[in-house]
Amino acid sequence: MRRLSAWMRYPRGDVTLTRTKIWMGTGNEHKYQEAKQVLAEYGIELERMDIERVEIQADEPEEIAEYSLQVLDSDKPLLIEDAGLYIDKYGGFPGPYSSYALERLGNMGILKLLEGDADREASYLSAIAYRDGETTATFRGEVKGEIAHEERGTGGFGYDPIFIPAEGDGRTFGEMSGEEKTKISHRARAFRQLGEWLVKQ
Ligand code: ITT
Repeated sequence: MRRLSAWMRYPRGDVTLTRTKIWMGTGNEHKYQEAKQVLAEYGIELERMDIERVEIQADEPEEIAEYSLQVLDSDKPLLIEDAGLYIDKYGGFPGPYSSYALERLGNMGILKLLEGDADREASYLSAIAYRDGETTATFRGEVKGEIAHEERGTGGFGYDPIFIPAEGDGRTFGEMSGEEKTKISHRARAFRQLGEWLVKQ
């Protein structure tokens, strides 16, 4: 597994990418919609491949995304994104276990973990693994912030009602419009890197 991750980390080959349409393998429509909006800024159309992805346990989101992509049999120019919420005080938990923690604890459970705690720093990470023929590359985006004291807002999805980005005005992502979240989000940052890279190919 390590060996494959290592060769997939670097772009290789001399395939010319003149892509205006690429695919994202995800079971999460919210992630797809956010990513689609960002890539549209670069004139790139994103299609969704509705899959249940195979995830390994690893510390780095790139490694998780790379593996999910590697086991996906497709000739299309394709990407997988792995994202998560990393709480500083808990050594980055839930991080790679973000889906599981959301399912089992929910936002209320995360709030309970931090009850009465002043140390609420956290960040969201997004890692993209992209493959087009023999060419592969990874990209990462991050947004720092803190965990709110209560759930606020009905926008976004997942952990958004409890995450307050540091670059914002004190509102949670759940209280922001999609457009506002996309200005500073981890996902938007990772997808802008991909967009810029694709445009340069
Ligand atoms: P796929 O694996 O099918 O792409 P997923 O929902 O499992 O979809 P991730 O593993 O990337 O996606 O995300 C892990 C968890 O973190 C999951 O429960 C998401 O709802 C949550 N999450 C990811 N990005 C988020 C965001 O921008 N805002 C709020 N929660 C997010």
